[in-house]
Amino acid sequence: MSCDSRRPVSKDQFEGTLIGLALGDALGAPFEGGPIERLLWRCIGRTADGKRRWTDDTQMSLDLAASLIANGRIIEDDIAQRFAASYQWRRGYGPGAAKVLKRIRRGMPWRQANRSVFASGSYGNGGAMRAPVIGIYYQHQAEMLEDACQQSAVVTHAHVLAIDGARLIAHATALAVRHREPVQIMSKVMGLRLDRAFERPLALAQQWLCGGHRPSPAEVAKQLGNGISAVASTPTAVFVALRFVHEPFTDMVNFVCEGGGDTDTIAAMSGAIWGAVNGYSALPVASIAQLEQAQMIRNVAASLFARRQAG
Ligand code: RVK
Ligand code: MG
Ligand code: MG
Repeated sequence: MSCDSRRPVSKDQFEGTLIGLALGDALGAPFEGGPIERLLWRCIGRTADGKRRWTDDTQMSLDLAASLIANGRIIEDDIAQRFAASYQWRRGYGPGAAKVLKRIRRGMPWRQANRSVFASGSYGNGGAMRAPVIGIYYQHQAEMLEDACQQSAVVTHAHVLAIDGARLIAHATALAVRHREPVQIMSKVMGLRLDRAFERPLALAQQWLCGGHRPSPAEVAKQLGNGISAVASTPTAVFVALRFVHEPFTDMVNFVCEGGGDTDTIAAMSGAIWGAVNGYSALPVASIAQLEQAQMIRNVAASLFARRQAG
């Protein structure tokens, strides 16, 4: 087992994280949800020049990255404004998140809006799907990473399970930057203090990884989950990323799509972790050529890297 906690993070890994996320999102989106959602995506899932559109997962990650580039740290008010300004129904936001963002846009303070749909806040995976940005940016600063996860999620996702899902994905991304071995990353993930709801799926994922078990997509969906909640999707994304981390990116995304459910988001989160380990240069060139605004996303990743290097 190789361990190199001093592996310096590279621009290639920043680009790999963001493009991996966007690719997973865009490739997973046509398989998300039931027949109605899939039919809708067949109508709106391509740009005018035939590129594969990405969804809210990528949009919110880009907004978060832009805020970090501008401010160097998380400022909740700024993130809230950026999320609200970027909202467009055709990006396929979660129903609760869409209401929250429209209310913020109309002037409601985010501290009120984030509990205005669900009193306890949303436990959806919307906070986790953008957490790879936090993970790559704060990959050497565990305490700041913790604070940043909380701050970046709570603006739209105040529920403890949503915040813990964001912590899981951010930490997994940060660990993926420094370590290449799945079992090693998994054992560090197990040391995170997460809500008890994450214990069973993470323990099973670790058991599968350590035992070399290769579950089918259906078994993963059944045992770990493939839903829209943070608990039913973030352990799945971590497992899938680590299961495929030394295999082709496209095989991983196909596996997620076969498992069904919240395919864009699970593929986005696992795509980001895969990209953090392997970098942009390992991603499939043909798929990137088909991705909406790939160069813009790469530029954002490069600016985020430069901001990180500047301190
Ligand atoms: C469509 C009861 C709750 C809840 C609570 C349920 C996009 C609701 C992306 C809610 C991602 C849904 C996904 C999702 C991101 C959440 N009590 N039910 N406290 N909290 N729910 O709306 O940003 O795909 O049914 O906040 O987390 O690709 O509508 O959205 O897959 O979970 O949406 O939560 O979703 P939301 P989100
Ligand atoms: Mg989405
Ligand atoms: Mg989704």
